[in-house]
Amino acid sequence: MKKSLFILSILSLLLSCNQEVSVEQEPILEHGTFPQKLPNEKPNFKLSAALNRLYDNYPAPKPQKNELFSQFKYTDIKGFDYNNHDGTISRRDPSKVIFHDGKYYVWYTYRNTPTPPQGAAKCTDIIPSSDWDLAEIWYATSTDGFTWEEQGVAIKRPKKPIVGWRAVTTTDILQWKGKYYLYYQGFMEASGKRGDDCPVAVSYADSPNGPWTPHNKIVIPNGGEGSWDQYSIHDPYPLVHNGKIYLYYKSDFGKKGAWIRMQGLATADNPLGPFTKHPQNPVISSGHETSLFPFKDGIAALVYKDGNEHNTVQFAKDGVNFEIASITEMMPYAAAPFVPDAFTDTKDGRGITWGMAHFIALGGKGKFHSMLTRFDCDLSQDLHDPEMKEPRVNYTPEDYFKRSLSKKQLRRIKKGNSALTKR
Ligand code: AAL
Repeated sequence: MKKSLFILSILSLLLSCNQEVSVEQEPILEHGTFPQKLPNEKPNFKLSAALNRLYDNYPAPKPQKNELFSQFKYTDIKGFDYNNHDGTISRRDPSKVIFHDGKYYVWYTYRNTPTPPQGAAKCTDIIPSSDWDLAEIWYATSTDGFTWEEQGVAIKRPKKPIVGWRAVTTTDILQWKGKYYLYYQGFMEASGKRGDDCPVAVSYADSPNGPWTPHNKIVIPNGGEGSWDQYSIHDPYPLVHNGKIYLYYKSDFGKKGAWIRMQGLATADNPLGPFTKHPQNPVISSGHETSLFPFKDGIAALVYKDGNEHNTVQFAKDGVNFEIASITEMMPYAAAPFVPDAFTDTKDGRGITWGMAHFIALGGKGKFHSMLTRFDCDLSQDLHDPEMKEPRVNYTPEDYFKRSLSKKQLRRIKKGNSALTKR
């Protein structure tokens, strides 16, 4: 008897708990008036698709309060010579910035060739096909991030046929168990011969100042026949997450001249590999160079230039399933942020406030080259800079008119007009 009473009271307790749960989940009302003051929480009545998205997809309904929304500002940095921008010297594709022994460090693609790039058909052993053909990896240091001192070469091109003999480019840095690792694109044919085909190689050192020991092996191989990353593994970008090395990369695929660009993830327990490509690759559908940083308990990505989701900042709690967290503009290309917690395996990533990037296709035909720049932003939990959170950029009429119609477009419009007026 006593036993059955006990069971009954447990059952009634469970039932009352259930009732409490159902009371908390208020039913969504069919109608409601959206209030004057923008609610921080999603209102409890039926909303349009856009308003559902506003509350379900973004960290905050207002960009000013969205920690993953920022504008970007640019500064012309000091310390780099470009031979009067005649196209013989190029610096591009910087690595993320790290801080070591009182100084910031950045590595980048450096080309110093007798002529500017001449295209794949005209390239030789000393004449480059593209802006990053025949390049090496150089580095620079700075105490303020505005004035840089170039330190010289970090990774030279090895002898043929070692991976990277034609060019070593587009590097990024990892710190792991007291050692430093530079991952980079190792070209074994001039870029542009078929596409921009290369795998990833790595060198390691005890200090960011080197000397760097080349591993001389491919560490992230291209994908198998018919796969999205069959030909190119670009922009290797390592972070430490969940106790592992999370290395993001981009690949070009599709057709020459109409490349599709997406980003994948490869993880490892050892910096020299083996790296396991994620079964859900590609994990980011858009963008060009890789640019990611730990944010809160996940990973945030700057996505720009290519694809449907360019000009967005994205976030994935698991580093795999990225969602759009904000839409922005004038994003830095080849963005290489200063990421103080890139290698700490943090569960509370603090975000970024500045970094390096590049401007490409400078100088026009015959002087083609790129240069490094600094960008600033507020994608940080610790900074609250209202100027960076202003959703509107004020462009001048001159800015707009720089984007004038091409001759081809003008001809099309003229043709359309005359067809209409002749009727
Ligand atoms: C860049 C990067 C890679 C490509 C080329 C040089 O901006 O995506 O490095 O190979 O363009």
